[in-house]
Amino acid sequence: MPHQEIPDLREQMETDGFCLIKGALPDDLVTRLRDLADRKLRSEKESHFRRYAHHGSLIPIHIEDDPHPDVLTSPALADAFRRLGFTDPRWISGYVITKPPRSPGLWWHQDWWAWDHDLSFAHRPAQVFCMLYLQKTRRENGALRVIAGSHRNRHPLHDALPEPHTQHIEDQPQDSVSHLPIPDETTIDADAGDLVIGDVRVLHATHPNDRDTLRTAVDLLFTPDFRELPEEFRAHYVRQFCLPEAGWWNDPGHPLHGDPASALLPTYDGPDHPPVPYRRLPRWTQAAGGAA
Ligand SMILES: O=C(O)CCC(=O)C(=O)O
Repeated sequence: MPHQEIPDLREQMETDGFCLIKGALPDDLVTRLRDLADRKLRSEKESHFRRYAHHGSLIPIHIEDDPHPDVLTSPALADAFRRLGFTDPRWISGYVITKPPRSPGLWWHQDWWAWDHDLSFAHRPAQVFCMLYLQKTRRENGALRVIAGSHRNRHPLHDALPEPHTQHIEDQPQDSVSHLPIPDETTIDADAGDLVIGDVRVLHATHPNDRDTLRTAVDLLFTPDFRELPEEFRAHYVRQFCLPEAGWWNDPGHPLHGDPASALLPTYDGPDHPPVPYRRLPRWTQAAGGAA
């Protein structure tokens, strides 16, 4: 039997800031996630799709949403996280991201939000995205574009892009720097059941969906080494709006007690902290991999 190379995901993540795991999710979970996406899409108002025109949709997922608890506790995620060396993965938020037929691409951006903190320049990410693909996704129907290495190295785009997730970037035309092809970009071809895990600091975008069908994926955000995080970050992560209300773990009657998915949720009982200063645009220094 020919020897099959098992990719070193940890090394890929460190070097490139992302990795693709083919066929990670079993078919039944893919089917149930498609049902979840359909239900969510049906219940969303037209104004949502207008506000998130470049995402297509950005519909929050909560712990009650079937099959989300089964995804969190799935061997597929556990195996991926083990291979990546995540020591204490906790789920913090999730979204159904659908690109309608003939819809524009998503702008170049990165998703880290605390660039004034030293954690921003650490070797390992404080936060990762996990894109769960629910159908064949290629350049023609909105595949992900990434710039390998941009999670830890300054790239010309860092200085050219508007702040992500603002109306300003949403208003950028398709022929602006926010959308243009970049020589060192990679397009990730994915099939139903594939999983892309990325450091939220990596620069990424999507191609437009030029097809007559929807492109749907589920994006789950995790913090991979929760117990290692500074207190102020742990205090921040328990208060995310997709999560059950902070403090649920101290309510003995809370239905999450005894639920295996609860082990994947962040909890924090330490002192209160002022919010971590919010900064969406990187401030590179020489020490951090960029010219001062
Ligand atoms: O829809 C996608 O493929 C990417 C979504 C994304 O980059 C984001 O939500 O930050």
